[in-house]
Amino acid sequence: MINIIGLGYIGLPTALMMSTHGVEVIGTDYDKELIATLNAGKTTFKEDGLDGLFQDALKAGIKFTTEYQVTDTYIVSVPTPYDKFSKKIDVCYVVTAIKEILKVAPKGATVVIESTVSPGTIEKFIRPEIEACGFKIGEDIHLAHAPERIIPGNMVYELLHNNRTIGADDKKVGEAIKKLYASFCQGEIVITDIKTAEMTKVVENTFRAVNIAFANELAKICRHDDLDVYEIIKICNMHPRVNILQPGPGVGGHCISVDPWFLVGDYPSLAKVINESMKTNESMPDYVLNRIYEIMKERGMTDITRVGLYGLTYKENVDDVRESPTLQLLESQARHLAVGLKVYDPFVTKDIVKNQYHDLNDFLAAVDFVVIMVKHNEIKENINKLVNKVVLDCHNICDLPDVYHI
Ligand code: SAJ
Repeated sequence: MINIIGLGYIGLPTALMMSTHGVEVIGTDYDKELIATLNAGKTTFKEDGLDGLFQDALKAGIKFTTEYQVTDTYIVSVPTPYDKFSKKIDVCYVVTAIKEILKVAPKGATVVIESTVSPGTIEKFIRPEIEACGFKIGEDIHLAHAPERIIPGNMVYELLHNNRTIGADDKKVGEAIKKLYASFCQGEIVITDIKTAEMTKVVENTFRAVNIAFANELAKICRHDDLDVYEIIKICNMHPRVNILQPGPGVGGHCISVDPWFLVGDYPSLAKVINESMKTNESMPDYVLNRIYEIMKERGMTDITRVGLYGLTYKENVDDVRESPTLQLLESQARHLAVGLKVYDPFVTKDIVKNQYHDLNDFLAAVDFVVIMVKHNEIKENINKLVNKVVLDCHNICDLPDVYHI
């Protein structure tokens, strides 16, 4: 039996996937409300294919509880935030989970950390915690790191098909954990040491962050000379060795906007390109706000409350708003005391910000100027409703005439 600790965006799909592939799974989370929702037969977030997988896992016998289980394998999939000032990882959730596991784990159990951690975290913070509790690593407890790689919006497919990395001290432990993931994973599974596995995960997300920053910087350069950044990227990408990503209103989510800071925090004098890239990405919501003011001035508009942000999640077709560019823009706006922007997102049904609408037509009736912040399919499908509006399209998805871009 496998006890999966942490049933959020990664832990839940992983638990469901194992359960539907012949593994006995008990999922544990300290959040009683979350466990009650799952036990009532409902999932806790929207994701393509998740509900079907959930129903199949229920039939296969998956269980959800707040209790840690006595078993030989634990998978820890809890959040790893970072401290916004020091840029260093905060491992409190991982440490708490490990301490709880150690209270019940039998001798020889394996603890697999799936949560993304900065390189060296397991050495610096996790091993000492385990040893301080009187356990000998390699005898009483085995450790492994199996960082996830799935992308929100396509999680179920990627869980099945992505290649994976497993870091372990001991090859035999690595092989046993590989066998467990191979129950469902059709990709290649590479075994390496723990620190290398930690580094690969953070480097993958850093690679993407730096490349998005490059696209965002190009957008600013092109705006300066009134050039079309999208056309330039399209032409450049026809070169066989060029593949530029897309500029946007900022970088959100809990991965690309967080993980590269771990490298900046731990290697401040070395991670220079990374540091500048993160600053560039973080500057984008403010940059969009300035574009809004610029366009309002050009169009003789004075009332900021007639401007609406279309999209609130961190990216398209997900309901996750963590670190979203729209939230960052609203924060920035509040700092400038220019409050009053209206907001609508078809994926966000709860009220989480001021002046939020839950009906597209009501939202559009309340604004003259629409800023496309997210490229949800639903937004693309309703583009024609923006026909009489001033539009700032931060994703180049709107083919109406006279649209503004970042
Ligand atoms: N974005 C751009 N321009 C682009 C691509 C993305 O501005 O060309 C923005 C998005 O709008 C979003 C942010 O970047 O705000 C991040 O979105 P994303 O789709 O690039 O990535 P995430 O954060 O959803 O998922 C990433 C993935 N990592 C990589 O592709 C290297 C995923 O595989 C990881 O599993 C995930 O992080 C994670 O959990 O670490």
